[in-house]
Amino acid sequence: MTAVVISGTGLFQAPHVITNAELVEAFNAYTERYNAEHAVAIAAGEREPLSPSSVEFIEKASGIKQRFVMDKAGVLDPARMYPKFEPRPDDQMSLMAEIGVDAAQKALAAAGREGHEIDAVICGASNMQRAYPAMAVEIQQGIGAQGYGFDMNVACSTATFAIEQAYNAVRSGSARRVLVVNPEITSAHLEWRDRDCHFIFGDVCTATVVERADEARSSDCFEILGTKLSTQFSNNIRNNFGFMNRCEDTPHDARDKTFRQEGRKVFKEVVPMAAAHISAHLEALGFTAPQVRRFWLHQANLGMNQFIIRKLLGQEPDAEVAPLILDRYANTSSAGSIIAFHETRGDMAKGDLGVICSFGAGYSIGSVLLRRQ
Ligand code: CO8
Repeated sequence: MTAVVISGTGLFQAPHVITNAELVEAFNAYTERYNAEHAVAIAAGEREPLSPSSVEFIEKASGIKQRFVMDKAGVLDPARMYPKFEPRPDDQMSLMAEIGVDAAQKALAAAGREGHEIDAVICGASNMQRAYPAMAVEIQQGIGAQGYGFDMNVACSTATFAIEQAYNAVRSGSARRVLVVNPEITSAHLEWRDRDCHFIFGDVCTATVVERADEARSSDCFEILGTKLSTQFSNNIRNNFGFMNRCEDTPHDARDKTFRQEGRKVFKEVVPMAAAHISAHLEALGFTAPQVRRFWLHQANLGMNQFIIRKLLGQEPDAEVAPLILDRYANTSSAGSIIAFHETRGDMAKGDLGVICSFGAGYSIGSVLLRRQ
């Protein structure tokens, strides 16, 4: 089997920033409107009043300070509370493909490649803009790639699961160069009116070039030493939006048709699973956690990442060992650990080991062990 590297990454940053202060101001304006509108029912005990959100809670509970979004005005409009996108005709590139092509072109430039040198595109995200044709095929056309493209979804773990597909395709010889694209427009499937989760997500797109080590042109290559995936069914992170909704005669905007979670249960259950997963993966490849210089962990919650590092290394985590980008980007689902890798791999020396690890809905956990070339 041939050696395989990640030879380039690219990042599309959504155009608007929403700070916690702006978010909380809009949310609290919404709750005041709601409580005034339903004052009679609330006084009669028929409805619960909505409680205000707070910047202090958000920063303390999550570590998130701001998020980037595709549309700020719609999200911050207390009468709307979700983004507004202009519908596009079929002959115009779709929004997810557009940000996918942007990130892809940056990743290709970093790898010293052009679109026609790619022979497979995998597009992975927590939610796809449409059922078909696959977003990946539109991105494939957008960059002028060869071969084939397909979409996949393992929620927050989609990028690591896609990297394993790319790695296997390249090392088996069925593809020479695979592009993984993770466009996450989370703002469109977050319930911005729910105090428990309105602060969690942000929009972004990442792209990753995976290719044969002996053909790579970039001087910034990381060899993939191995990948490990695992899943275990849980309802604790769930979104019931789907093609059968209209047949079930349920309203399309019912609460279960956007993201919802039992955040505390997720926190408690996923932290030990992720730490055990990484340990088992390293052990299977003949390494131990202290030999790893950097862990690019999924960016959902500061506390989760701290727990995982303490479990793995028995030491207090810092930015050197587990860089944090969620303070600026929030949780960007599958793209989070790739943003961390993209932004903080520059100081890795030849031979240094690093682990990309994602975890989230499913539950799903994926890890990729890398060695700087
Ligand atoms: N402001 C003020 N107070 C609040 C707020 C708020 N916004 N929200 C909750 N509170 C209150 C609660 O009411 C509660 O009050 P009380 O103690 O009186 O009951 C108190 O604060 C504590 O609430 P929680 O127990 O809920 O707070 P936590 O400390 O557990 O923090 C978190 C909540 C931040 C959600 C935390 O539990 C967490 O991060 N958990 C892990 C979540 C996670 O990693 N989920 C992964 C999901 S991502 C994924 O898999 C991809 C899915 C697809 C993407 C979808 C995109 C839309």
